[in-house]
Amino acid sequence: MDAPIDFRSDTVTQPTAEMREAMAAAEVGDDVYGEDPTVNRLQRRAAELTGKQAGLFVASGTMGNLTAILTHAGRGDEAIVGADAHTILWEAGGMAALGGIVPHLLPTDDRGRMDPQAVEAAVREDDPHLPRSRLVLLENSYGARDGHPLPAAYAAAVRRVAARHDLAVHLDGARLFNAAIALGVSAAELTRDVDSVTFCLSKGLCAPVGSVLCGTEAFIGRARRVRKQLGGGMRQAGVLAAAGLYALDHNIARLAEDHELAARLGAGLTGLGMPLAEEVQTNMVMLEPSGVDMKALGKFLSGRGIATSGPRLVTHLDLTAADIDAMLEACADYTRGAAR
Ligand code: TLP
Repeated sequence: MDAPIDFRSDTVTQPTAEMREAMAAAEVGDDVYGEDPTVNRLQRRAAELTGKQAGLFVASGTMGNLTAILTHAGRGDEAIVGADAHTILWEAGGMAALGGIVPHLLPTDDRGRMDPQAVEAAVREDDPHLPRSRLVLLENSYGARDGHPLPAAYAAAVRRVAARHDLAVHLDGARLFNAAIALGVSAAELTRDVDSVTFCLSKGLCAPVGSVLCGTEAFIGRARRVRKQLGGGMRQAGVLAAAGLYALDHNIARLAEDHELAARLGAGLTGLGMPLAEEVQTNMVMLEPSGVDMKALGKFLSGRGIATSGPRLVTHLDLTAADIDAMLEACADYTRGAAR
């Protein structure tokens, strides 16, 4: 059977033949000793791109965020975070389970922003009864809001609050480059006002594995120990880092193509009378769940060789304009059938 036309996530992208060649040719060493030249190159490159001093290669976005959180905060400390952030909803409660860190949840607006004034109001007094406010967690692009890209001004506003109260700011930038491309700014501009950032190589950038955590030299030095505690010290990881370097060289600018496909899909679905929950900004299209029976639609699409998971449709390198047309054609047939 042919592989499905897969809209579930950009995580499904396959490494291309050229990326696999780069992996096969990678020079490697033992990275726990800091001796893998390809990992070291990737970490330097990631630090440059995010405007930070140093980088740390980790197995996943979840591991990058957790490593950062455990490095910034300790048991009984509190992290101020959006109630629908990925770190809260989709990372298996890692910060509480493994770090004893208390999430302090704040509502987010239709772009995925916490109100900076609410962040300030959430900061605890210095009182032995209370958890110690230590960290603010941001996310860009914002997954629960259809991949909405958040301008640098938002992080700057949060930073001002954080600076007043000696809080660290970590950014889950799983799709940082999607946000940067959509806003027409550099990734470093979006990370200027955060202390640390994780970005993923294995989503729209199409590497098979990996994320990089970036921050100051001192922070990354401490994070290296935390990564080891989490079992994330890797050995000849250069074969994976080579895919990441290939991705950074070849797959950043082309994210714009994914965004165009998403815009085309969103416009087509709207034309079919299928309402969207959010305006399409990056590589995600969110159907309005109340406007469509997702279970029935998903089943129908699966019969047409199209994979979806819920109302979120994600575009990526392994989808073409013809795939978008096939999707729209299937949705048109579905709406005709549903109208009968
Ligand atoms: N997100 C996955 C699922 O977990 C939902 C996806 O398909 O989008 N931050 C954000 C904003 C993410 O979207 C993800 C992955 C992560 C972190 C975690 O990355 P991984 O999957 O590498 O641990």
